[in-house]
Amino acid sequence: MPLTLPDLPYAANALEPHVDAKTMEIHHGKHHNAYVTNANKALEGTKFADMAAEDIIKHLGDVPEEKRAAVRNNAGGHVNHSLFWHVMAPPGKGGGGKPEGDLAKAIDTAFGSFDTFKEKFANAAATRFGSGWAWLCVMPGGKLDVCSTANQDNPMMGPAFAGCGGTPILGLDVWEHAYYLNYQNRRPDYVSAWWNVVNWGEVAKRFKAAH
Ligand code: MN3
Repeated sequence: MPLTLPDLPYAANALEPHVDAKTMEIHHGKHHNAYVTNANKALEGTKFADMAAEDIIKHLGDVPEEKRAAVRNNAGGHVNHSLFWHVMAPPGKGGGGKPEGDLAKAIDTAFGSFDTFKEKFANAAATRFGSGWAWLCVMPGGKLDVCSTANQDNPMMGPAFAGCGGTPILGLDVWEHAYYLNYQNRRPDYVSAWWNVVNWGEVAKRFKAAH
C-alpha cells in the first residue's frame, strides 16, 4: 500500500487565530501532499514500499543509499506532519490548557514544572537554525526529554540520523512554511501562540502508548 495523505482532523480554519486557514491549506494540501508523493516515488519497487512510514524511518540505515536522502526527507516529512495535525486541536475545544494526570506528573519529574518544560521546548524551537522541528519525546526507560531536529528528521530515525532519539509524543514544525504568512520572521510569536492549540489529551494518549 502506498502512503496516503491523511485528512486534517478539523477544518482548515479551526485553529485560528493562532494558525491561519491559508497556512493550514497550503501546509497540508501542498507541502504534506508533496512529501507523500515523493516518498512513494522513492519507495517504489523497494522492499520498503509496503511498510508503515514509522517503520521505514526507524530503519533508514537499511534503505539503499541512492534512495536514502529522498526517503529520509519525504517519509520523515510524512511521519512528522501526520503527528503534527493530531497534536493540535481548536482552542478551547481540546486545544490549549495544561496536561493532566500521568503526563503532567512525568513533565514535572523531567523538567521541574510545566512552565520550565514550555521554556525548554520553546527554546529548542527558537534555536533550531533554518528548518526543522522541536520535540517532546519518551526516552528509553520512560523519562521525557526535549530536543530539536533539522529538516524532516525525526527522533525515531535514531541519534545517528536525527541527533537525538526517543518516541516523539509532541512535535512543532518550525519551517517557515508553517508560520510565515501570519507571523513572517517572528518565529517566537508563532511558538507562544501555538500553545493555545496543543491537544494535551492526544499527547497523553501517545505518552501512554509509548510506555
Ligand atoms: Mn511542515
